[in-house]
Amino acid sequence: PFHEIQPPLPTASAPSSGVKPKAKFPPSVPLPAISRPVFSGTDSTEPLKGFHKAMVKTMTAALKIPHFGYCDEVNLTRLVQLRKELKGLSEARGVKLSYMPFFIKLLFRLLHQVSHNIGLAMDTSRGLLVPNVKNVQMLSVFEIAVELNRMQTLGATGQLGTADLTGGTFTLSNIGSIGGTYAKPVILPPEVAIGALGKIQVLPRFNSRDEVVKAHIMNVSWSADHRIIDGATMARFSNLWRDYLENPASMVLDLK
Ligand code: CAO
Repeated sequence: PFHEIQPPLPTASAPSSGVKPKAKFPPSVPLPAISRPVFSGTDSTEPLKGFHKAMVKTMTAALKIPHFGYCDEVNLTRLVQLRKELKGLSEARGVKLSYMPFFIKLLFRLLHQVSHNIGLAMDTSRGLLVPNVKNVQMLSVFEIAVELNRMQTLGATGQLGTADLTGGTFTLSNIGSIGGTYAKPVILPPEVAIGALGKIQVLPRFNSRDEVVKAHIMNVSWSADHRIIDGATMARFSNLWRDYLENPASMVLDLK
């Protein structure tokens, strides 16, 4: 426990020369109160409860998985432009459109053989939660945005329930919405892979004509269960996802 204490007011020591020292502060200006923490020397133990307890259990199980890490950068310049064009349209329908619906939808293009519930790590009022968007294969980018908006509202008010929090098959963690470039994400068992997204940064890059151009770059850090997924498979998966994101117009080809 910490206690606030007030520092003593400075006292002027009597001058020996008889010359009055200049006052440091005019008497009418009150000194600011400074609070200093005082450590009482006793520790307290807090019991683990609720979601925190569940996090300890899941993350302890997760670290039994041999994690393989793989990072790359994705040039999102075209996607940034595309979102700019669609954002107003989406907002006119009352839905906030971030980059996540694109990231999620394009993951599905790679995992399309089976039905997928894509989880996303969410920083909520109750701590870290991982709700998932169900059956991404049946949803448009806009419909994924609607789901995200709904889950963010529930997350902010601590109302995400079991239905939203169970059944995930693959997770994305957009830590870049807070900051940072790379991460070392931890797989959420029984899933076998997770991707962490860094902050989209404006950086110089070379174009195909060797000219330096302004580019919107995002780093992705994948973790995969190396008992099931080898490095080459993870790298090919990441390359495909990156290529889709770098050429978002390709999405139109597969519209159903
Ligand atoms: N780089 C740059 N800008 C980003 C960004 C990124 N990686 N991610 C989001 N943004 C932007 C969005 O585009 C949006 O911009 P506009 O205001 O122009 O629309 C703004 O930041 C706010 O986005 P958001 O955070 O509300 O929405 P989102 O869909 O991008 O992310 C969510 C939603 C839930 C993933 C995010 O809010 C969150 O909780 N992130 C933290 C995840 C986390 O804690 N991971 C760690 C897990 S392990 O402990």
